[in-house]
Amino acid sequence: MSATPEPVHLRTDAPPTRPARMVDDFTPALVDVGEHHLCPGCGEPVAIRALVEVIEELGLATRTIAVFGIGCYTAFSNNLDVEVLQALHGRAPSVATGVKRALPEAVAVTVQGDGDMVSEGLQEVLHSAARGESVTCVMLNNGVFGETGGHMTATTVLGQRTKTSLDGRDAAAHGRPILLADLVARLDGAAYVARGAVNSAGNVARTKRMLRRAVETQLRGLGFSLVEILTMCPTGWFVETQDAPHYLHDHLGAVHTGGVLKDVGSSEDPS
Ligand SMILES: Cc1ncc(C[n+]2csc(CCOP(=O)(O)OP(=O)(O)O)c2C)c(N)n1
Ligand code: SF4
Ligand SMILES: [Mg+2]
Repeated sequence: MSATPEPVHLRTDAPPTRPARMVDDFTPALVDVGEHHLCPGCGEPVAIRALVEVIEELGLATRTIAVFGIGCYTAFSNNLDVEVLQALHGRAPSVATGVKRALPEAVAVTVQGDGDMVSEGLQEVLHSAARGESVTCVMLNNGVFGETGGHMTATTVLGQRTKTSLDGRDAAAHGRPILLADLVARLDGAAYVARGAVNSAGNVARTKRMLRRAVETQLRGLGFSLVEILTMCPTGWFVETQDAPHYLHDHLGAVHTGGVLKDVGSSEDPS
């Protein structure tokens, strides 16, 4: 019979040979650690984190004014170390327009959801884009009114189960989804339009590059910029948390397809 191995005791009488890494070490400077009220597996904090990392990396923390719409993401604005304005449902692009016109040196960014931007405030984003306002809009698209319980929105895809389409969205009964980024890209005032997602590490990295490009478009004064980001909402989709990234890929992602739809600045880039 083999002898019982001696227990390993960690040395505590001296500092460790290499420094410990704490959760705080991984947190961007503009995100305050602390509690928030979003569900486990929610994609929205991941998308917002990518946005504030870009703001930080471009050295824009003290110039940025973020205009938040109303949805689950609004609660996360308390955890951000940037100036935040709260807009009425769907009106953030117009508030950001006012910010930018009053303070041209400011970097005006909106954070909105699909319910906020597409169901409740579609005209605001379309007119702002058509006017070529020098603002950046970020739309977190989970295909539901998450905060109020998972109801169908204007971006819900056909067949998607929501609290108000229990048998799945039906084209005849409910109409078809609005593909927001595709719509905005058709407007002449829109200079940069892209659609990303946060359901995999690769997609988070791609989305962050899109956000950087959108903010740079504003800095260069080229016109309106929009990044739509597909985000997981396991609670509103009634799926298990661990299944949500795959659900996003198979359902929302199959209709709201990712990629850069427009980038007028690319023709002006130094080769
Ligand atoms: C004018 C107005 N209508 C409705 C509401 C209720 N409401 C608050 S949050 C919300 C859902 C927002 O959905 P979305 O923008 O998609 O954000 P999510 O919660 O999905 O992140 C609604 C309908 C409101 N606050 N104001
Ligand atoms: S309901 Fe959906 S969008 Fe809202 S916090 Fe939960 S997972 Fe996120
Ligand atoms: Mg939503």
